[in-house]
Amino acid sequence: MGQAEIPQELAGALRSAHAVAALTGSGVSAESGVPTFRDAQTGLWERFDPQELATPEAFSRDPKLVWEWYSWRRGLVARAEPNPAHRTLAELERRVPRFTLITQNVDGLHRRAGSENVIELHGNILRTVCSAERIPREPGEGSPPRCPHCGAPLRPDVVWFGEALPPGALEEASEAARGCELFLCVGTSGLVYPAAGLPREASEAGALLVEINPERTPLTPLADFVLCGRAGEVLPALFT
Ligand code: BJW
Repeated sequence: MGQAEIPQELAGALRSAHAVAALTGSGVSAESGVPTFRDAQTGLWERFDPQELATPEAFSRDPKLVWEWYSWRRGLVARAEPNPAHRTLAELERRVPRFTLITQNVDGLHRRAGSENVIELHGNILRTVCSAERIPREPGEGSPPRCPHCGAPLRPDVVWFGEALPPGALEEASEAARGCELFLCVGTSGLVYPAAGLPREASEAGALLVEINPERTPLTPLADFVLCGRAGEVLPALFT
């Protein structure tokens, strides 16, 4: 994969933009060693069935299996470090007057890299909540551990298929998408809704759409600029 060329027009638009939003997906954390979901060979859904692990029905059927799968993934995330893509996005927040980072990632690496204005559309794997009331709880012993207040099994605070996004998160993301001059889509396959609808919203409201990804996605035909490459290489080149 060669280094993506940065068009002058895009570099200029970036330097002068007052409002920028970015939608990130698991590709941003791939270079930190956190597996993506749908990449051939390395994606989680290549080896594991999402219907058996990432739905509320799966958790009702086999809470131990689901809890243990997420415990394994929590371990991967805890050992991972932010990469140059996370750090460039954090730096961008300091440079652009209005910058919103919308992430589908549950690994918390954007905040660890220094980003502050982060909307976590699919929750955070490092938080544990009561499955009955969705209130944060400290996980104790057990697989899964039980809520000390009501006895319901605890679960990771992530959004499974068929579940609603955290209250207000989509509205806030949509407002940022509709109010920005430049919208970056980084490391997402653009297959999972409602997140995948945000780039179109931004574009229809007049934003320049930029995609950064080594592969084509359903978002590629919508993009004004397609930078084909890895986020950890393209993003730093774009903002230096
Ligand atoms: C690199 C790179 C490098 C590699 N650099 N790039 C409309 C149409 C059809 C279906 C639906 C629809 N609306 C809703 C649905 C249903 C469903 C859905 O979208 N299904 C589709 C898959 C068909 N959506 C939902 O169920 C959502 N909920 C919902 O709609 O609720 C409605 C509701 C309302 C009110 C009450 C009740 C319900 C919820 C979706 C939750 C998604 N959850 C997951 C798991 C999170 C927890 C966990 O981590 O286990 O979220 S699934 C998984 O996919 C995860 C991700 O956030 C999400 C997106 O994946 P992402 O990040 O794009 O990763 P990949 O692997 O797909 O792509 C990686 C990309 O990176 C690739 O393009 C690579 O090329 C690239 N890459 N290396 C840059 N170095």
